[in-house]
Amino acid sequence: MATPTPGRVQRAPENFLAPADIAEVAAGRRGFLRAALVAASAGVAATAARASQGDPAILNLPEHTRGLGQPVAARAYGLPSKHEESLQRRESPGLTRVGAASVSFAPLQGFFGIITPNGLHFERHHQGWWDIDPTRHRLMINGLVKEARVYTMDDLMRLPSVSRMHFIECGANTGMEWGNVAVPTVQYTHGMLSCCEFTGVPLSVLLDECGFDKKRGKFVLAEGADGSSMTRTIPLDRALDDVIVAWAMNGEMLRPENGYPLRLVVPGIQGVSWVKWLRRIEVGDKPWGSKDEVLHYVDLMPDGLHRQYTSIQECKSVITTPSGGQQLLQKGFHNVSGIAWSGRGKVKRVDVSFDGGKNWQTARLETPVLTKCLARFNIGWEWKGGPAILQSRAMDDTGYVQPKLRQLREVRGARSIYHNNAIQSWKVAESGEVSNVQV
Ligand SMILES: Nc1nc2c(c(=O)[nH]1)N[C@H]1C(S)=C(S)[C@@H](COP(=O)(O)O)O[C@H]1N2
Ligand SMILES: [Mo]
Repeated sequence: MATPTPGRVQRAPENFLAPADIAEVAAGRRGFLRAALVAASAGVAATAARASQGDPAILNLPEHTRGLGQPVAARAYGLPSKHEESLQRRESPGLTRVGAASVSFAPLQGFFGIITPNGLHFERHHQGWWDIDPTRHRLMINGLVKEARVYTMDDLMRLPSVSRMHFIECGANTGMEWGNVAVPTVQYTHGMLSCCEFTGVPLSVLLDECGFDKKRGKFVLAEGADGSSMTRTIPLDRALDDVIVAWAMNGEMLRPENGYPLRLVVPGIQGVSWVKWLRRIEVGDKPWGSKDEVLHYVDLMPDGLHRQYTSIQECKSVITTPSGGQQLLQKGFHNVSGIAWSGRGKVKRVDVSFDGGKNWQTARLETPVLTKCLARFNIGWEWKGGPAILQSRAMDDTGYVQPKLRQLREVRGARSIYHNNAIQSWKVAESGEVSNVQV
């Protein structure tokens, strides 16, 4: 197995570790820490002990302080350190067919702040991905417009652009929890979620240019250039509000797997409406009721009816450190960190519980807190070494409070696949091992 990342929390839970591996890591790290700690038990003392006992990693000058480093041209396009190579998007054996054109999860446990690095953005493809030639890509706007138009990428990139930070979450994110399947890590429970700065032209600019029918136009249909026929209806008032026809993500052109060269950004709305490889927008007077609006992304309610067109991603949060599959290696201070978001606006507050929801403390929200964007929260915790259940509960600026799983099940039943925004519980055992539990 990979060498464990040093730190107070074992940071290598990206995949399912075999029990033998976990034992080995625990034994190895604990042994090391015992030696370093001498009689002291607090972490600060460990740092002092390392200095007074002559830690070889600080005393001996390593090769890199003496030799000549690598030349610039070694990496024309930068890559992460080789020491970080276990941090990867992963497919979920058991949830999907691995190796198929389907879904890969983002390793939320390894992210800091709110931005998802481009190479680790989650992926969801209904019919695989393509690397489309931008010089041959076109966007057509038709339907209830004065003049239907066909845009090249150059045409679009000449228009006034905006850059905004937003999260994207698949409507099926956290779906396994509906069925009491507590998947092992936060990568698999919440990893169909990412957050980036997107640059593009507001859809309203294009609709204006084409002279959309202000009287009869009520909806738009977005269509991609892949073979999935995965079209989505978007209400016109929303399309005119904050929707972006985007070509860039985090300062560079979109990655092929995220829709290069053009994708729709629909802030606050479930991922499926963020049509990739965007090739057409049609203005119409009623919803299209396409296959992905009648067969998929609907919620089967307890009374047997389906909820349809529930596309706003409600307020939600999750603790990413510590989280399932990780292990606390020492008693004492731990920084508990996580992310919160709301498809309706800004996150207003996040409370954290260490005892399964009996007592709550308000966490610190890092700035900036932006609308329809991830927010990072942090709170200090003194782990005394006993069992604990960690939870986070977010509230948005509409006053909406993230529900408990039990509360959500009371309304929605247990037959849903989509739109699970319940509070997530991580159990910390006396051994320090963290696992996914439903309480
Ligand atoms: N053309 C097209 N757009 C698409 C999809 C697709 O399969 N084809 N998948 C959708 C779904 S279900 C989601 S959750 C998001 C995922 O975006 P990402 O792959 O950039 O994470 O893209 C959406 N847009
Ligand atoms: Mo999705």
